[in-house]
Amino acid sequence: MTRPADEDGYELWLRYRRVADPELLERYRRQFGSIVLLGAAARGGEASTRTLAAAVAELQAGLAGLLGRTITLSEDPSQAGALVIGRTLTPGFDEFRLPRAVLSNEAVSSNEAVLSKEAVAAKDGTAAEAGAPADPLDQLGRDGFALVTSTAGAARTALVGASDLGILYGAFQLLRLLQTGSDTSQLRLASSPRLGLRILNHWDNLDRTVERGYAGFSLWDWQKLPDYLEPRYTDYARACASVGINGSVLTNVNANALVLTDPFIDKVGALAQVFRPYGIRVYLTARFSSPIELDGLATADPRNPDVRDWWRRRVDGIYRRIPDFGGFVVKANSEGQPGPQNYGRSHAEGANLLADALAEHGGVLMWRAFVYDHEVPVDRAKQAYDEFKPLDGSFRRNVVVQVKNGPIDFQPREPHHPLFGAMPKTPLLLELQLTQEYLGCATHLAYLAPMFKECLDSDTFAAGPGSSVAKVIDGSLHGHELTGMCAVTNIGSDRNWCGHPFGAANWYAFGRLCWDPALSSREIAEEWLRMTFSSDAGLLASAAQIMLDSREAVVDYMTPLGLHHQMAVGHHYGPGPWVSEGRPDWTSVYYHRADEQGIGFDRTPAGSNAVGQYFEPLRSQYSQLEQCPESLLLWFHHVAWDHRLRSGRTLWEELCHRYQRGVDAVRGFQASWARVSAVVDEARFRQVSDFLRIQEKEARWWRDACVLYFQSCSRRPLPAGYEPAEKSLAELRTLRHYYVPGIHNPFLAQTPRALSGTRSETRK
Ligand code: GCV
Repeated sequence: MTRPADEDGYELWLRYRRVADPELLERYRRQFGSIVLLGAAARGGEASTRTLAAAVAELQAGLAGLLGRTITLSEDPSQAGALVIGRTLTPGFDEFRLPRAVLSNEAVSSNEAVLSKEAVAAKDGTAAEAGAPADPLDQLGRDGFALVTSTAGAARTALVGASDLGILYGAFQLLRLLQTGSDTSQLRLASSPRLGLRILNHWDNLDRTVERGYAGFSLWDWQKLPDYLEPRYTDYARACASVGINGSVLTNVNANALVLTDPFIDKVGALAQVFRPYGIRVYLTARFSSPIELDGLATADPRNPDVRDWWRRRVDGIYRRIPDFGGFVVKANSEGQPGPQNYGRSHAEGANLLADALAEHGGVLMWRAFVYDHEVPVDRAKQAYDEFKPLDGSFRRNVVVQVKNGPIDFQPREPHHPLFGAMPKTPLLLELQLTQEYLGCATHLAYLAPMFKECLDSDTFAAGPGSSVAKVIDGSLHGHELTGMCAVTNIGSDRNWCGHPFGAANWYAFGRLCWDPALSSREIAEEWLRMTFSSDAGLLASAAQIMLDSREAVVDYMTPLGLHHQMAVGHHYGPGPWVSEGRPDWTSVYYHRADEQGIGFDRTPAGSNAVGQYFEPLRSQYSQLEQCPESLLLWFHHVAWDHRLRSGRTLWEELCHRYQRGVDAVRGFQASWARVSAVVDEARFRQVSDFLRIQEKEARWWRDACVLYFQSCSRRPLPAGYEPAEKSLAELRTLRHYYVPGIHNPFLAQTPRALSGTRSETRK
C-alpha cells in the first residue's frame, strides 16, 4: 500500500477524498447522480439564495471529490439517483415523507437560533414560504433538516430543510455520511440542533495578536478589510457551518473600544457578508467604558441618560451597516476591565443597558460571569456565584449570562460551575475553552470532548436527579428560549488553523456537541479521524484511543487529584507550583496550600464552604472526604500526606504515581502513533510525532517540578520505581520562557541579565 500524499491540514475535515472501497463507491455513485432543486429553492435552474448556492457548491465539490465525477444540476426529480432538495412545505416530497414515528423518536428539540431577523431573511431571500404548517417535518425547527430515501418510484434521496440554512446543514451531514463510509441506502434521518446559540469566541486583538492564541495571528486582517476578503474567511465559515456553528465573536473579551467605530464596523460588515450565507452571525465584544473612550463622555454609568443614548445610537449605527449583527459579549469588572461596579451599579444594570440598545434589533447580550476580586477575602471559586445568584430574574429577556465550565478558569479538571442550575430565571450560556491555555498550548495533544462532556453530563440536581448542565443550557430544565454554548477558539493564521494537527478535533467536537450534547466523545473522535485522516481500521483504533486518553494524561502530569492553577506566571506555560508572589488568587500556593501536614484547598464547611454552593446530594458528597470523587479530592479537601486512597497508596504515593502515569501515557501515545506511520501522510505523521516528543519532554518537566516542589513540603521519599528527575528543584525554578505566544510576554522586554534577580511578575 502506498503512503498517502503529504497534506498541510488546511482542508480540515472537509477533504472529500475519493471513497476507497470500490463497492461502496459504486453504490454511492448510483445513489447520487444529480442534484434537483425543488420549488422556491430554484430560480432559473439555479439555487435561489446565497445559502442554497453554498449548499449546492459544497455538495458538488464534495461529491466530485468523494465519487470522482461531476454532479450536475438537473430539473427531473423523478430520475433515479436524484438528490432532491427543497424546503419542507414544497410540493413534490410526498414520496419522501418521514413516518411520524421516526420523527418522534429521532428528532431533537427545535431551538431557534438567536432571535429571528426577517429583514435579513428577506434580503437574502431566505424567508419561509407562506402556507400553514401541515407536515411533521415542521417539528424540525428553523435549522433542522431531514435526509430520506424514496419509498416509491425510482431510487432517489431527499434533502429537506426547514430553511435554507437547514438545507446547508443537511448537505454537510450528507457529505459527512459519505466521508465516514456510512450506509445511506435507507436514510430516515431527521435532525435539528439542541442549542440555539453555537458560538466561537475569538480572543483576537486589533493588532492581530491573539490572547492565549497558539496558532499564529488573528485570521482577521483589519488592514485589508473591507476591500480585500481573504478566501480563508469563506473556508472558516464553511468549516463552522459544517458542524452547525452559527456565531462568531470576532474580538477579545479584554476589549478595545475602537472596534465599535464606523471604520471598524465596515470591516466587520465585510466579514458578516462573507459569513451570512453560512448562517454565521458576527458579534463583538463591547468595552463598558466606550462612551468615555470614543466620545469623551464624562461617565459610563448605566443610569446616566447620555450613556444610554450613546449606546442606543452606536448600536443603531451598527445595525444600519450589519442588519443581522448578533450582539455583544461583555467582560466587566473582571481582571481590570471596566464595568458598572465602577459606578456602584450591579452587573444586571450594566447588562440591561446594552441589552436595551440591542433589543429592538433582535440582538443578544452575553454578559460574562467570570468575575473575581482579590480585594474580596473569599475563595475565588465562590465569587461568581455570590455575585450573580442574587441577580437572578433581574436581567432583560435578551441577556444570557455566560458561565465558564468550572468556577476557576478552564483548568484541566474542575467541578461544574455552581451557577448551573442556580439561576432558574436566567438563561445561561456555557463557555468552554478550545485553545489550550492550561493544557499545553498547541504542542500537547489533548482532545477535549471528554472534558466538555464531563461538564455537560454533570448532574446539578437543581430540580432533582437528572438536572444535567446540558439541560440547563438547552433551556429544558427551566424553560428558556435563549439557549447555547460558546467556546474560546484555538484558531489562528497557521496553515493548519489550530497549530497541532489534532487541535482541529476540538473545534469540530465543540460544534458537534452544540448540535447534540448527547453524542459520545468516541463517536465524535472517530468521525473526525475518518474525515481528517482515513477510515483505516488500525488508524481508527490507535488514534481514537490516543484522543480519548489524552485529556486524562494531561490532568495526570499537570494537576492530578483535583489540583488546579499550578502553572507558571503570565504565559501559563509550564509548571510553577512555587509561585507565591503577587495577588494571592493568581498564585499557585493559594490553590494547593501544601504544607508539612498535607495538600489541597479545604472548601468544606470547615473551610471556605464552596461546597455550600452546590445542590444536595453533591454538597454532602463533596464535603465528605470518603465520598468525594478522588478526581476532585484536592479541589475540595486539604488532605494529609499519609491518608490512604482507594488504591491503597498514601496520598503522597498516589500523587507521585499519577504524575508518573501521565508521563507514561504520553510515551504510550508515541508508541501507538508510531504504529500508524504507513497510513498517515509523512508531513502530518512527522508533525504529530515531533509534537508528541515535545509533549513527553514537557510532561516530565511538569512531573519533576511538581513532585520535587511538593516533596519539599511533604518531606517524604520518592516511592520506589519513580523515575529520577533530570534537574533539581532549584534549576527548575529558574527556567525562563521567552518564546511563549498568546500573551505580551513581560520577559521579552528585559535582558537575561536584568532578569537574573526577577522573582515576581505582575500577570497571573
Ligand atoms: C481574556 C483567563 C485568561 C485571560 C482571559 C480570562 C478571561 O484568566 O488567563 O487571558 O482574558 O481568562 O476569560 O477573561
